[in-house]
Amino acid sequence: MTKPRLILILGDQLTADRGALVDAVPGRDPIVMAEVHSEATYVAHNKHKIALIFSAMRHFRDALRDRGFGVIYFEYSDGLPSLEAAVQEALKQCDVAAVRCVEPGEHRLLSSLRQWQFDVPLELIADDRFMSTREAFNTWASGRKQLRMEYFYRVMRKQHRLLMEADDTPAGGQWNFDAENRRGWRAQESIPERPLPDTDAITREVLALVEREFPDNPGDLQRFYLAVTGEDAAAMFEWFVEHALPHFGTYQDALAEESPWLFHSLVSMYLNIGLLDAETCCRQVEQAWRDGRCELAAAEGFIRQILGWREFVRGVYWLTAPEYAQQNTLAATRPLPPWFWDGDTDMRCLQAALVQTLDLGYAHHIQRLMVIGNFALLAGLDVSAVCEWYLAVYVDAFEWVELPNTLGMALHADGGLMASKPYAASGKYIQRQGNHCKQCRYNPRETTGARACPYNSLYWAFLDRHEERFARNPRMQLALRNWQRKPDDERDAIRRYAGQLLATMAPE
Ligand code: FAD
Ligand code: DLZ
Repeated sequence: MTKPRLILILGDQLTADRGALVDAVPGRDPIVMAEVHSEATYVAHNKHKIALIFSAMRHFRDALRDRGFGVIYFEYSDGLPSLEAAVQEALKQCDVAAVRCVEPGEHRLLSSLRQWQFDVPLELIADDRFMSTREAFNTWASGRKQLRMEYFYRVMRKQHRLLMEADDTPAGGQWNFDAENRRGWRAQESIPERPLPDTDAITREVLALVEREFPDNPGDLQRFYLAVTGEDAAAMFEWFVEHALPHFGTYQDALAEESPWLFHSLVSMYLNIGLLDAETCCRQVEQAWRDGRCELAAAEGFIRQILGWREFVRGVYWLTAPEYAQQNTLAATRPLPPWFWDGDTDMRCLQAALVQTLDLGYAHHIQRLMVIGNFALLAGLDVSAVCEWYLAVYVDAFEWVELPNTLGMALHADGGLMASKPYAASGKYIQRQGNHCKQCRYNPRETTGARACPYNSLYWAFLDRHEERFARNPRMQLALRNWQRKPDDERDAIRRYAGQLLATMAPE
């Protein structure tokens, strides 16, 4: 008989029958799971994230025990400093030939694991919850100067036969329905109310623990809204497919006063910690389209996010780690202003995005990219500080997905590896996409003066600052010409005003 292995399951690896659990035998292979200080504190995680992970871990532990596994579980109150210490403790309680763990999703922890020394070997195995492998992505990326999600996505569509016709052409004759997915929000539809999952005794205990141990972290736990088991997360996803998916594509890029999530799915956190399976979600959405429950543009828009973007950013992360995190091509070093931690700004769109981020640990993509990220890009905020902020505040934040999105997509700090042009926009974009401007004291039609939307002067000043670099980028020509066409005195006034704004909003 094979000698038992001790299986270490991390807080974002909560998938039964995948990874290290594939050939684990109940009654033979002990499992260790641990709530530890180092993982809970390496950034000031949102309280919702810690609560989600601890409660989901405890529920997962119970489900494994129901299946006959022996689970050694350390609660936060046991006071273990690190995962390494947890494994050392567990090894004292069992006789095993090896320790086995799925590779963690953050380079920081992977390199630490590789240094661990036990009396038995540590086996690291690949994370099999993704639809592409790191090796397959590297092969696709090799020899390409720029990595474009769209081409990777087409390969993935063919490979997984998602939204494909029998003759290998894309369903509906197009790979991408993005042009139909950009409608701005004018309160045209009623937004369905989201159901809240039940909160049981385990979750209540964890919520109290998180309030007690992490009182200064962001997050309003009075409004805890997350599922903590695979079954409940699947129910949330089914609710999305039924009630929100039909409008998902149309309002994917919209910004709404009325709702923090509009028609978005709210599933990234469940996918990232293993409560939901990416391929199953994509197939469910394809089926909804095939059954006539949503338009193709909605299904394609959703599947592209998971099969395309999610897999793509993971590939970029592992292809470039750990050096990627050090990049700062636009030399952005302005300190992160303190109001990023309380949302105290009178720019309405930014305030709404920051407050819901801090309170709930959630903002949808356009808020992260075009509201908060856009401000950070235009203001030249310090890249590492912004990346650390994003890693801390969102419930779904793990470095493999957070870093390429923040450093690459939002801050353009990777010199264009991820995106062919910076996602820089003026107040006009924000006005077009939603209804925040109506509630705002600033006017998106003005560029200088006390009523001018700050995004406007900051946008032009950003182009001005990086004129030389962007002159070589064909996709920036139009924007640069618009800046260069302005009379000299107007350009001077904009430069001056942007400088004053930055000195007050984000002092150096
Ligand atoms: P939906 O809009 O309903 O999209 C469906 C799913 O597609 C998401 O759940 C997610 O799994 C996937 N997805 C969509 N866009 C992306 C993307 N760009 N990269 C990876 N997956 C994507 N996502 C995270 O999971 N964790 C992060 O830490 C994170 N940080 C981000 C930081 C910035 C600056 C930006 C611009 C984006 C970030 N994203 C991150 C991507 C995206 O914003 C979130 O996945 C999404 O907002 C989660 O909400 P949702 O589940 O309602 O998504
Ligand atoms: C995010 C997180 C937190 C807050 N706490 C724990 C923990 O106590 N124990 C654990 O196993 N995992 C935790 N995690 C998730 C890990 O940080 C995650 O596995 C790594 O960041 C790699 O993605």
